[in-house]
This record gives sequence, structure tokens and C-alpha cells, in this order.
Amino acid sequence: MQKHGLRGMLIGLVVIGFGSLGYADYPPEVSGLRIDEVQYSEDPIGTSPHHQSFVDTMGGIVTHIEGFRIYLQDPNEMDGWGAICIKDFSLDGALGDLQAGDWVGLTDVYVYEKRETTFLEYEEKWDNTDPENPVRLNPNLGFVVGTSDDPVPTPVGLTAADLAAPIEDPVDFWNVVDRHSEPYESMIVTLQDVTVGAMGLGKADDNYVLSDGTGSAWASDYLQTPEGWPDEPYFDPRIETGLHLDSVTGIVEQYYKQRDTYGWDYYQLLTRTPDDIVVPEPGTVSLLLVGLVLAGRRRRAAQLDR
Ligand SMILES: [Ca+2]
Ligand SMILES: [Ca+2]
Repeated sequence: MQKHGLRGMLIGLVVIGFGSLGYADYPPEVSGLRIDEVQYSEDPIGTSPHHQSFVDTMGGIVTHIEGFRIYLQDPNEMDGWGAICIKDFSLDGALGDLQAGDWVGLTDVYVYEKRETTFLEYEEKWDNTDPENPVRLNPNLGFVVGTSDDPVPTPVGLTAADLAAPIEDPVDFWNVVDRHSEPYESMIVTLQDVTVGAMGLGKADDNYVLSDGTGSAWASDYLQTPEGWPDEPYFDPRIETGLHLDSVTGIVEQYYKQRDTYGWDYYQLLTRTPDDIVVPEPGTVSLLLVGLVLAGRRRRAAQLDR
């Protein structure tokens, strides 16, 4: 019995050990809410419970910077809710020196939903109700870089169904069926083996459909501004209906807008660079075709053997 008890204890220790593998310690310099505590929501449209309030957050690792948008991922929350985007509205661009791999924590930063994507607005906020005596609402606004050599978390592999595209019902109203994609907001994710479907969708006519065996998702290239791309419609020039892609990687954003005559509520994968769209090498397609032909022959041979 004693032996079993000891073995059980050892197994327990091993399980605890494995359970902590892959988890990063929060840098001692950061404090406050975890990103998932800012993001997690059971609201019908996904609004953060901290919308329009100031928070301190332990933040996460910078995964991507696009202009004044800085995306953070908590490496301990890779299953969902663990990413968020900072908008650096500060006059001095205080966050301008940040780089991918920096762990950033923030204090007294304003949580704001823009089109139902949750942002941390980094700027001084003032109550100007009395113009003679404006009151600074977030006097402790600040940030700290905890560590600067963290590996940028690997994009999370999802299926198209995980990022389910909206459906049109009735005409000109495009809404998601449910909120199961909300946890992926602002995360870097990747879809593999997808085929481009309809194009020119969404609020800016710049969304295209990506389908795999599980369903369809929406993507857009609007975060990118490479030279030589057409103004309208705005897509990576390689994208065309029917094109098969090895993978598409990007950041998830929700877009939400409801009016009397139309409505939008959808999640979109936003590519960061042309490298995020991986088109199969011509040789790969040839090998795939050879493989299909051989498989077809084998099937036919098996049928003839019956
Ligand atoms: Ca949202
Ligand atoms: Ca959110």
C-alpha cells in the first residue's frame, strides 16, 4: 500500500510537472488583470465587461505591430481569450520602441470596444465637464517591458469552422450564428489547406471566403499596404476564387455594425504580410495530382479484385 501511495504521489508530481510545461511565468514587473480577464465575456455580442473602464493588466508578449496597433498574447492562454490589441494614441507614440517578443504590462489603460473588437487605448483621458478644471481620469497611465526576449507565440491552428463566416439572413444582414469565435479575437491563428471562395464581401468589399472540410471563414488583407497592390478591390493580387492555399495566417478581428437597413457581425482573419498567404509550389500541385492519380488507380485495382 505504501508503495502504491508513493507511486501515486510521484505520478501526481509528474502530472503537475507536465501541466506546467509550456507555461511562461508572468514577469515580476507586471501586475493587474490577465488579458483573458479583460476579454472574457458572456455578453450576446461579446462586449468586454471592462468596456469604458480603466484597468491594470499583466499584458503579454507583443506578437505583431501594425502602425499604432500593437497585438499582445498571453502565452498561458493560447486556447482563447488571451490576446488583445493596444492602440497607441499617445501624442509621443510612447510605445513606438516596442518590438515583437517584448512582454508588455500596462497600468490605468482604457478598455474600449470598437466595432466589438476590444482595444486598450493608450492615451491620457480627461473629463472636460468643467473647462476651467479638467480632470485627468487616468493619472497612472503607463507601461512596463517585463522581458524582451520571449519567443513570439506560434500561430494557433484553427479550422474554418472555428472562425465561422457569417450568413446572410435576411438580405444585407450578415451575422454569425453564435459567439464561438469570440475567444480568438486578436490572436494570431493559421488555417491550413483552404480554398478561396467568394470575394468582395463585407463592409469594405474586401473579404474573401476560405473553406476547408469543416466550413468557411472570412479573411481580409486590409492590414497590409504593399507597393503595387490595386486600390479596388483591395486583395493580395494572388487571391482568386478557386485558388487552393497551403495556409493562411493572420490576426482575428471582429467587425460589428448594425443599422436599420443592413447589419454586419463577423470575424475575419487579417493577414499581416504577403508571406502569411502560402500558395502551393507548382511542384507540390503536380505531386498532389500524381498522388491522386495513383490513389485512383489503386482504388480501381481494388474494385477489380473484388
Ligand atoms: Ca469581440
Ligand atoms: Ca473582445
